[in-house]
Amino acid sequence: MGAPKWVVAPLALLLLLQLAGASHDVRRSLEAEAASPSVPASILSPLLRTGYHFQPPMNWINDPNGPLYYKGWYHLFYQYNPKGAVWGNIIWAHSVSRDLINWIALDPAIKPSIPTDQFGVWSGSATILPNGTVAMLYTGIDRPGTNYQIQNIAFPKDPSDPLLREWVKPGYNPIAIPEAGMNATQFRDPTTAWHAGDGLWRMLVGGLKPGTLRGMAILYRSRDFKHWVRAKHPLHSALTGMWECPDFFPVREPGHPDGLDTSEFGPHYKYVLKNSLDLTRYDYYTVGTYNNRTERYVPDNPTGDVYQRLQYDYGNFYASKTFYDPAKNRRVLLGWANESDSVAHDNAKGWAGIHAIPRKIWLDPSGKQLLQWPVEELDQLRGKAVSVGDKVVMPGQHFEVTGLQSYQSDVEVSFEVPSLDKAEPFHPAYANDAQKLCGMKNADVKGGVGPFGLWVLASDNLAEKTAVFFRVFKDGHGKPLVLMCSDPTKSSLTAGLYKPTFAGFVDTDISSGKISLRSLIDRSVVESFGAGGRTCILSRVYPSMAIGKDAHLHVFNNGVTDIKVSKLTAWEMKKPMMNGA
Ligand code: DQQ
Repeated sequence: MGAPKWVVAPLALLLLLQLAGASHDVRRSLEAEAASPSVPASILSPLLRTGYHFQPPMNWINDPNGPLYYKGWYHLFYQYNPKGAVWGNIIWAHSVSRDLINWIALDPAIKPSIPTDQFGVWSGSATILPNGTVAMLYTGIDRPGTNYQIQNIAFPKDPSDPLLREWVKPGYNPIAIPEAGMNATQFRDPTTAWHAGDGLWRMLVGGLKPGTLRGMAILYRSRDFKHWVRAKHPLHSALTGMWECPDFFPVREPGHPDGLDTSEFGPHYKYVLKNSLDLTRYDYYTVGTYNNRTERYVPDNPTGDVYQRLQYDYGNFYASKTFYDPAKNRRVLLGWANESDSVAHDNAKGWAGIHAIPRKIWLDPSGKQLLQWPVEELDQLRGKAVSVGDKVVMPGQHFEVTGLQSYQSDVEVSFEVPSLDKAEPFHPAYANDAQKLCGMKNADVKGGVGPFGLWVLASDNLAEKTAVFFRVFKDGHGKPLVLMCSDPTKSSLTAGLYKPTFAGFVDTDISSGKISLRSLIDRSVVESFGAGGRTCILSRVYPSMAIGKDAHLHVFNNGVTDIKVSKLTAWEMKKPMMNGA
């Protein structure tokens, strides 16, 4: 994919981005396009289209929009180009599901049709009103070529239709416009609205303070959901560049796996504020406190917006959105995984972009971060299984997991590390730069405790493989630190692909010697959950040989300490109903 229009940042911001060393999307486009004028045949293999990740039959897809549960159906709308495999002509495509895994495509739900959205219907969110009906807030573009952004509302034409097939836009649109002094081209993506027990609705719109790098969650209030007034100050802001697709929701007490409705207000609840950072193309969040009288959100970690940042996912995962699922009393996270190949490749394939597997999210027992886990409904796709237990992998050794087709599989491993004595010293300069550390210490760089983990989508001769692994360090006080990496640098022999190494630290107590890994392998995507969903990494990879039945699965250990696989189970995954494809 090319950098869509809204991605193109002024030069100053790009410079900042380079200094931060944090971009992946922008750099990917430039490198890949320069290096790949022709399209290798392997890229076009139908076996590289994902088997069980959310994808339309063809064309470009980006942000999930307005997810909700309504009268027995899950609804997923998404940014979609009906005319091609690059960003443009965006409409809200619409799919429904009984289980978040099998999807049926319906006709598009929201298209440009009124003066206030005639040049674009961009991202937005659903709110279920007290009378049970749905209000859909979304960004409209109302003039050509300028990306001037305003907020609109739409309602189901027939609320008794569980499939919510038709949508109407009331004549009182727009419901919010950029006022004088606001940045009209950086003002988008309204959240699900909430009320806080005082008769007032609130919603957030992502923004950027004019002439600055201050990203903002702009706060609006309304009594009737029709007239919205901007609060004097944003709910929260930070000097990190434009905040796209903000999301804001309460969470139950630490360790409690249930979710809360967005409007469930209690002074003891913690809140999560997420922003999708246009500069880096990652989704960052903080956990904090929300005061509905001062209308301020305060992160628990005072530097959590800028340093020590938590990401939902450290890989290809952006513009995500959560919703409360009353059917299972949980909060579910949906995110867009962009491509890792070039526009030429996307055009030749005829499609670009998928969504991550829906994840249940809840607050970790520490209260400091979220835990994420694929929704339980995914397990219905598990077929033939292979298990390995109590197997020691000695330094420099690896073994193949045989007896299943692993190119479309779900792999769960529990590792045991008998000793942390040989863990490498940790250099504090990398405390906020896991990605750089992993780039230097990739899967082939020998360590002390690790790197150990999985080689997935590996070719017969191991010339191609994607490594998902842990590496354990020790800080100056002897405290172990765990790094989780996804290293795709050898994932393909195809020239010119963008293959960034993704990484995050794992906040887990490894002094017990135990750590787990789950990887959802799906032909050209590897979506991994470290230590029970403490750190997650999704990578797009396009092997040239390790395709279909030619893809293998190995466990490897490239450290100097033995590693034990106490249990590994791998399941072949069946294909669900996927939008008719
Ligand atoms: N995608 C939408 C915008 C949003 C961006 C346009 C994030 O509303 O800010 O397709 O990927």
